[in-house]
Amino acid sequence: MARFIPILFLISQAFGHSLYTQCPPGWISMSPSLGCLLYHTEACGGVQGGGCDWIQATESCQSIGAWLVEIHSGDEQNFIVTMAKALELIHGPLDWWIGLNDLGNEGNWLWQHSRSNLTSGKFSSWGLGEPNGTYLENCAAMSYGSLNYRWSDLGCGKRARTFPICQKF
Ligand SMILES: [Ca+2]
Ligand SMILES: [Ca+2]
Repeated sequence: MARFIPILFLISQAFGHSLYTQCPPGWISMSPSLGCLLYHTEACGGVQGGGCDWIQATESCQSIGAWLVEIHSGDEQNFIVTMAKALELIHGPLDWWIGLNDLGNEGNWLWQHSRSNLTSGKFSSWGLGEPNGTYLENCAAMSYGSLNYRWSDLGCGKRARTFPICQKF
């Protein structure tokens, strides 16, 4: 964590936000609308060889009084991507589970915590060509590399180097 603080500070300065001091140690906020976020790299065995399935990711957040992050604006997406890119410098590239799935009804994407549907007109940040997995891919993640942390639908099973972003207020 010690190496982490200066990076957080620089990012928060860049966006003109101060760090949200009400967050627990290790959690961050760069936007009041996002509350406190934890990029939970210690879940599911950690970054050294571990990784979560979507349900494990959800449960990892629930066990600390949080839920998988929901992203409702371009500003929120940008904040989260900036932090994910900063973490690449520390951990190498990782994918991140978010709180969005179409497990209940194919093609009907639902934010799990707020139970709000991703209907037309709502903010979304799908990568080019995503979602493309129909009934084989029912859970959403932010993917590094060519998707540049835009969203993709993926199979909900265990994935190496894929971790939750947890959120709470
Ligand atoms: Ca699907
Ligand atoms: Ca996909």
